[in-house]
Amino acid sequence: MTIKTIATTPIAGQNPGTSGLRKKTAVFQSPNFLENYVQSIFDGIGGVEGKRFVIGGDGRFFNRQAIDVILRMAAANGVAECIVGRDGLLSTPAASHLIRLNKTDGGLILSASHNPGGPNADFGLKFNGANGGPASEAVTAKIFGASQNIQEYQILDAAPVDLRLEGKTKLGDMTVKVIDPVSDYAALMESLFDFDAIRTLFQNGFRMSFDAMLAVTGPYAKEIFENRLGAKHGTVINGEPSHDFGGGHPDPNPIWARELMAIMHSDTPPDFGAASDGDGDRNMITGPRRYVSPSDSLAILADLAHLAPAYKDGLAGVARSMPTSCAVDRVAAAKGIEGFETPTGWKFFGNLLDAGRATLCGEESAGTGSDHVREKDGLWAVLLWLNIFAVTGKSMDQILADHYAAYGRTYYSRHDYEAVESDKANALMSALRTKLPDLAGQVVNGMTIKAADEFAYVDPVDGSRSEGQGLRILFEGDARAVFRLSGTGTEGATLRVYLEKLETAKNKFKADPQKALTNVIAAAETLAEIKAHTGRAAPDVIT
Ligand code: VG1
Ligand code: CO
Repeated sequence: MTIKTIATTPIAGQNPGTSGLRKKTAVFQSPNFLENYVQSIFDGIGGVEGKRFVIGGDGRFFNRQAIDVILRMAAANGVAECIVGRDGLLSTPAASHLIRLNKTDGGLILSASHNPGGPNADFGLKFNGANGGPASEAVTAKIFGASQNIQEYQILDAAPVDLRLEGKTKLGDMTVKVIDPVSDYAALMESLFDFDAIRTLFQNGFRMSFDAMLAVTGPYAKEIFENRLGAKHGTVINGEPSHDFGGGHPDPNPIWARELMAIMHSDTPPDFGAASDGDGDRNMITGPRRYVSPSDSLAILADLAHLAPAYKDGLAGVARSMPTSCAVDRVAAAKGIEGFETPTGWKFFGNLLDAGRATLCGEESAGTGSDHVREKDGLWAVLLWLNIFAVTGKSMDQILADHYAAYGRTYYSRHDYEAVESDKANALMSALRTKLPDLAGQVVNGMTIKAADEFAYVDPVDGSRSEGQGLRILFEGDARAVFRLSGTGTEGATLRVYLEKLETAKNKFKADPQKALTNVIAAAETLAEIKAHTGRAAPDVIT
């Protein structure tokens, strides 16, 4: 086997976004694109000689071929060992756990997460560091820098490694260890939650439906819910990973998890319904005829996490991304623990978790997690809910009613305008940015503006500063509208408008969020002139 050095030239656009580099699959397949980016990761982190990595992906189209290239390049660059999930599969939280468990130097995760997969859809690649979390902005900047100066890459001339069988093989001088993707992760979950109590819950007739959305969590969910916890066979639906997710978006929201929503709205719905995304780091939570807003789920989990063994001593603090509703802040205040507000993307939680400042973190985009790994974790959130059901004996409706009675209900919704032409989306954002300094005190659609700014974050642990993290407008009465452009899309720009309003009147907890938010939605339109800028009359996706 010979190491080949291939001359190459920089390819534009290899700058990672909110969570790794995401592009159309065909772009990743184009000559040298993947190779350039992998070499840039290796160079950007200061070389990989003698290092060890975890490698795996969500199984989407091109996963297997990309892993083959990555392994041959790792071997050629002097990597000592790669730990790879069987068939190239690893959920994102499982990969994060394996990096930590095996004390590797990091990992490469192949996923475009909730984006669709297939030859005409999306692919992605992300580097996570030794703490198991997505690379910080400082590291991704170095990777991007390397991609702009690349002149050559190294690759081993060798046949692909057979990833179907567990065990150790050699690729040149590098060890490739193929492992079962599920078992270590399942063991971690058993160490955090009261599996006996959850098993009893299922034995007593509690019913759940879990939609794996034809993505990576199917094998994990079947092993954990059906095999280890005794949920009845068929609890997991869409449990076979498919390379294109059956043509859908593996995005756990009421629109894309249609099958689960139909089950939850049937005449005899299960007690609990959940779904996860392409790479298994997101969770959608539902009850009978009810969708639970991810921000509410985060607040409730923060409030009741102490009922699970791993969190019995309480939480050091909680953190939420800026656009996530303020519901969890009220829980933190009531408990007298620190609450942090970070920019969007899990990489910003890493330092807080590492420093022991936050135990639980979450995002409005259906991401919740804790200090057990350094990624959000869909199945973990479902298990924490199950543990809470098992200990309290309460129904979803009761848990929500109790929470609203104690803290009020924060009505919340996100409106997404997808594939907007980039210049139009940028024009909208800059027009709104210019207005911000004069907004305080103005009344718009009956809403009085208290403050308006562009969010910037100073990391309390390392002091690093991140600018331009979204435009936010605060109204009197604990209401808010936030505007930002997505950093995970692969086509044009996606405008996200985040809307919320606190309701404390006990007789007003049962409204439709879109109705409860009418004035905030109208004010957001007046201020940002979405229709005029984008030509869109309505959002593409409402969650
Ligand atoms: C979106 C979500 C963000 C999440 C990110 C990665 O980013 O809003 O909360 O962390 O996706 O999640 P953006 O920039 O498109 O708004 V995943 O499950 O796609 O890795
Ligand atoms: Co994801």
